[in-house]
Amino acid sequence: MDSNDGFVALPPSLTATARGSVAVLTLNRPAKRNALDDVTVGGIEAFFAAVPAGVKAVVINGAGEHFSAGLDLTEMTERDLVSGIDHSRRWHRAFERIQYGRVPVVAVLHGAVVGGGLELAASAHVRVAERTAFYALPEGQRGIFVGGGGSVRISRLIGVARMMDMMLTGRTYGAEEGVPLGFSQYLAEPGQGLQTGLKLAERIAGNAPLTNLAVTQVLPRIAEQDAASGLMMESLMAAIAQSDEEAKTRLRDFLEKRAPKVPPG
Ligand code: 1HE
Repeated sequence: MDSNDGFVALPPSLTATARGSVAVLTLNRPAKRNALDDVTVGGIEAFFAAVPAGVKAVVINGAGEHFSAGLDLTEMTERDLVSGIDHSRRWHRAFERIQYGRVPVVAVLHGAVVGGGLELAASAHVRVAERTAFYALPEGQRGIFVGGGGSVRISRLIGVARMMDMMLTGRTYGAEEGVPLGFSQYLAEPGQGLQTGLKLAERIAGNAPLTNLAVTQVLPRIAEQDAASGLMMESLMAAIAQSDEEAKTRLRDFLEKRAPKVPPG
């Protein structure tokens, strides 16, 4: 295990690099198509549990020709019921660290984004897909079920019916059709995804930290509540955000014509 740039020690299947206020976490097991074994999932959890203070956003990507082939199928041996549940709960813990961690996360996708790889991508806040990316949920063919939070997160991204179809029929989607369907928000040319992801992450890193926290942690919880509770929580969050010193400075900057206007689309 190596540690660098103030990051926690990571297994050889993960590499972290600092780019100013943005960290890039790379799945680095290309010979196995970045299949996610227990050690890698543990490393993802450790990384997101201890993002260094200077890091304001994270980009996650994959080395080689594919983002991730999902669960490492060689580890699917003779698990009993209890250890099967425990295994899934470990994935949940790791991906919760991504979704509800301190900083926003941009996933840069290419090649296979399948099974647990798609579950990992779905736990990020923004997704960029290179044109080579394709999405699949081959759990059906393998005789298993999603276990990394996919039934919650992927179904919310693309809808329950579409997810059912993918799992029942093995249907795959490509990067371009994936944009209007919600798999990714951005499309990039092959090899350009990281550059796009970094640009987005740098923009995100420039936001007020409290706003980023509200967007990544409070917004999805509001969306899951009944309307009356959601509206109340929104009011509370709005008041908290407004009272932050950074908000006051940013509002003053705009009113005194020091801040940029919103550019047209
Ligand atoms: C693997 C895995 C893996 C590749 N676990 N070893 N995921 C899947 O069902 C996807 C299975 N993988 C594939 O369909 C293909 O590998 C890919 C489309 C992703 C890539 O194809 P390709 O031609 O580039 O690579 P390859 O020749 O198939 O694989 C290269 C090596 O990676 C090979 O090992 P080698 O020792 O023969 O060189 C493969 O065995 C190995 N490899 N994918 C282990 N997944 C929390 S629950 C989540 C549930 C799921 O994720 S289910 C979906 C599992």
